[in-house]
This record gives sequence, structure tokens and C-alpha cells, in this order.
Amino acid sequence: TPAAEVQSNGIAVSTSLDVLIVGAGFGGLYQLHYLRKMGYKCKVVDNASELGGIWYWNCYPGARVDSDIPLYEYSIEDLYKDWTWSERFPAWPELRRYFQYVDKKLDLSKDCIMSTGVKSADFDTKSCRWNVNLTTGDVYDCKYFVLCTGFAAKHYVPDFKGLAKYKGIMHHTAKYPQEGIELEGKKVAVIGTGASGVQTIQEIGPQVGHLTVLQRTPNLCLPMNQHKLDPLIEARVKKEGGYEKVFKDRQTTFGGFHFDFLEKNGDDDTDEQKRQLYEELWSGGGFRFWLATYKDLLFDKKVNDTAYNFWAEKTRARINDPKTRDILAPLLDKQPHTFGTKRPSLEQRYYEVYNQDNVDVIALKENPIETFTEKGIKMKNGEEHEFDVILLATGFDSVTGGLVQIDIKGIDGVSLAVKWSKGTWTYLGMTTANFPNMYFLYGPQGPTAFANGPTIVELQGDWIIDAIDYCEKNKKKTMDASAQSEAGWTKHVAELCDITLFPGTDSWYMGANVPGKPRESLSYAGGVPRYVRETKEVAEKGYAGFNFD
Ligand code: N01
Repeated sequence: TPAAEVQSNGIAVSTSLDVLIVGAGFGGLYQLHYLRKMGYKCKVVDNASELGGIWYWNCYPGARVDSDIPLYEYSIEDLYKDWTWSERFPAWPELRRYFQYVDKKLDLSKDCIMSTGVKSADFDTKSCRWNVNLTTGDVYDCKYFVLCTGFAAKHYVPDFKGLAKYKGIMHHTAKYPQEGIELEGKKVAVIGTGASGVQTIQEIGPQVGHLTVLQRTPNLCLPMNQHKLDPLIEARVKKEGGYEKVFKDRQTTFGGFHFDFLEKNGDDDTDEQKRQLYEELWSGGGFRFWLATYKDLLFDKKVNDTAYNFWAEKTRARINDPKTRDILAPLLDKQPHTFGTKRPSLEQRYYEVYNQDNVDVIALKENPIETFTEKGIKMKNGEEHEFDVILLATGFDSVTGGLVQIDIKGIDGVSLAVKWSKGTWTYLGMTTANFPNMYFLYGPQGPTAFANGPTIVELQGDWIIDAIDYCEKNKKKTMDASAQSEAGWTKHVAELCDITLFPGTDSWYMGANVPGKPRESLSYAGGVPRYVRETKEVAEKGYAGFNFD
């Protein structure tokens, strides 16, 4: 297809690119920066009006990151040197400012087409290029199509009866109004107690008139141990190489964090030693109690139960009312799921919020939602609750949803949504057969859900950038995963997960949170170092498992 020219604001813009990147979050901006530096003509397209990806959309009260600083930032271009975080786990406004800072340093915005979505894309087998249709009506053609849509680009609203009847203010947390909502004194409901629900509840509980939490499954939350950071101390840590060490550690640990599972199993320790370890991990805060513990925690239910018991004991002690205690933190015989097989949220004052007079919790498994009404929600037991505001913290069509919601058609005209309708197929978690020159990162069958985002977008990002460069240097028109290599990788991902405790729990990790979605491991459970080794080996063998034209 010849390079078309469109008029945008009176300026002639070429719509023919080397690389079109979808998503202006950590992943997409990394691609843009390096590919552009290497001389490729690139643009990023994003629905949001500002850079930041998930941090643009998730601006609900209390939204903050769950990886300690400096895990959750770019390790590149010495960006860390001139940026200082104010808290150990920063909140969304600070993350937005970080993106503005990165933009200023790397001059990214000029190549980002914002407030614009990608409607569809199809591969032209004659020109070997992608035609990409934007919501503005513009059509771009590009040789490489790189999807950096993140794991949570498509929010999920359950099909509640009567939902449309409700006349009050209602938002999904991932579509929270940018200008905020006045909640003071209001009667508010939060449905869902995943990370979004927990963060919202603990933030608004002390502000609203009355808060009703509608909980289906308790979240096995861990203490965040948030604290302010002292800029002088951070400056010293940076000078002594502390940040660079963390960036290196990200590549060598299971989850891309700066801590890792221990070299021992639960049974290697006595009960007393276990308790001592759990106390230490607990007081360290963050994900340590989940990911810096016995290496068989997520493989051996008996060991896992010891962690659950410890969690329940610590948590129950914070909840005053016995009934509420059983709803939020049941004992082992009523445990909602195996510890850590759903992502534990990090909390700051979550359990104390339920000790307030203005906060109630409804256990939906005992008393489900019957229907939404004009004024609120009617429960199965006949009670009707009126609300000024309902917040749906009901999660995402995670990992695959953001990709398949774009109508992408490969060489045989079959869409990605159809190809993955009964299960996901990828090679290396970055490509899928019959979609040549198309790459995705922080998506299905990569370490995604089990790892820290910025770590993964840099590691997978480098692999994709190298692959594109390899094709260009070797004058390849197309690079496409073979059906055989894709089948092998998909089997490998399933096998890695099957030996863990994850498949036994209904969670977004397994695609089990959205009715009708295939149940499968959406992420690679072999850990970051193994993943990097396996993907590097493929590249070193001349991209074994790919067909080139
Ligand atoms: O979504 P979720 P999320 N009726 O799917 C409930 C990341 N994240 O947005 O557990 C009633 O975890 C559902 O109940 P159940 C993080 O990786 C990170 O909170 O299915 N309830 C659950 O309680 C996280 O894991 C941060 O029984 C229904 C909730 O809605 C991921 O995003 C902050 C229901 C959904 O929880 C997703 O988190 C926010 C129904 N029909 C998000 N359907 C940070 O801390 C669902 N629910 C960085």
C-alpha cells in the first residue's frame, strides 16, 4: 500500500510507518523510545488523553502500585537519577507525574496519537504490511504491529439483573471519572474486593456517610507497610548503587522483584522456625509473605495452610465484630481459596475500616444480589439498600481481553478473537501464528500476572525490538510463529501451571473470573529467569520456531 497522506490539524501526516504501537503505558513507550532511537518510524496510539496506560484509567480513590520503589519504574537512560518518589508505594497521581517526567526526558508525546483507539487491523498478504484503522477514521499501514495494551485494558462488568434501572451515580473503578466524585456524606456501595475494591474501600471508608461493601470472596490481604520516603536517604541509596542493584535483581528473581523464594521447603523448618520466618516476612510488608517465603508455598497445600493460618490469626485480631471477622477472614476450614492463588492485595487500614460504625459488609455467597433498582440494590433476602453512588470494583477481562477486543485479522482472515475463543495460543507469549510481524507484551503466556510490570515490559520489550531489528537487517518481509512451535509453547505454559496450586482456584489468573472465558493459565509460571533463558535461546538459534519470508 503506498504511503497515504492525511491532513491532521492542517499538517500533512504520513500514515505509513515501520512500527505502529498500541498503548502509551510503560510497555508502549519503551518500544517507542528504543525503536525510534534505532531509526524506525513509529507512532503510539492510545485511547487515553494522557500518557500512563493503566495509571490514566485507574484514578479511583486510593489507587496505588503494589511493588515497592524502585521496582516499579524504568531502569533505562538513568531516568531514576532525577526522579524521586515520595512514598514506598506511590499513588496514581504521582505515577502520572512520573510519566510526564519521562515524556519530558525522552520527548515521547510528539509521536503519540492520544484520545484515539485502534478499531481494527488486518494483514495484507500482498504488501506484507498491516492496515490499521483508527477510531478517527485514519488508516495507517505499518510493517510491524506491536500491541502493548497491558493486562487490564478491558474492564469487566457482571451482567447484574436490572443494572440499567439504577438512576444514581455508578462507575467501574477502571472508568472512574478523571475529575473525581464528591463522596463526602454519601451512601456508597462498593461491589468487589479485589485490589481495586480493597484500595477504594480503605480510602473512602473514613470519608463517606455510609459504606456498604458487597463481598463475594474475601481477599487475603497483606500489610503494605507504606511509608514516606526521605529524599536525602533516597539520594544516598542511588549514589551507592542501590537502585541499579534492584534493577539487576529484577532479572534474576521469580517475579521480577528484589526478593525471591527461599531455597528451602516448608517442611525443612520446625513450627517455631516457620513462625519466626512468617513474622519477619509479615513485618517486611508488600509481597514478601507471598513471594519471599518457602519455595513450595504455591505447590504444597499443607505448607500453604500454615501460611493461611498465620494470615487468619493476624487478620482476625484486627476485626472487632465476630460475624464480620468470619466474613472477612474465615478460619482454615472455611478458607475461600488457597493462599496466594489469587493476587493478595496490599492493605493499609483495610480491616480497621470495618470496625467503623458507618461501614457494613454483605457476604454475597449467603445473600446474593437479586436485582439493581432505581435507587440501589435489592438482595435475595428481600432487603433493599439505597445508594447515592455504586462503585463496581469487579475486575477485568484480564490479559487477553485488551487484545481480542480489537478486531485483528491475520493472514487467513481469521480474527484473533476467533482464534483464541476456545483457548489462547502463543509462541513465547509474544507472538501468535498466522499474525506475522505482530508482537504483544505483558500479555498471555508471558510471566505477566506473576511478575512486576516494568520488569517484564523491558525484558520482553528488548526481545521484540531485537526481533524487529533482526528482520530488517536480514531483509525479511515477514516473521511468523509456526503452528508447531506455538502448540509446544502453549503446552509448556499449561504444564508449568498444572504442577502448582493455581489451577484449583477460580481467579483472573486462570481466566475464571469472566463467565464463558476459557479456563487456562494465562501467564507463564516458570519465573522470570527461566522465561528470559528460554526466549533468549530461541533468538540465539536464529529465531527457531519462526517462519520467515
Ligand atoms: O479485580 P479482581 P481488581 N458479583 O478480579 C468481584 C491489579 N490491580 O480490579 O473474587 C459479585 O481481582 C470478585 O469476586 P470473586 C492486580 O493485579 C493492582 O480488583 O470473583 N462480585 C472480586 O472480589 C489485581 O489482581 C492494583 O468472588 C463479583 C472483584 O469483583 C488485578 O489488577 C490495584 C462479581 C474483582 O476483583 C485485578 O484487580 C488494582 C459478581 N458477579 C488492580 N464478579 C495495585 O495494587 C466479580 N466480582 C497495583
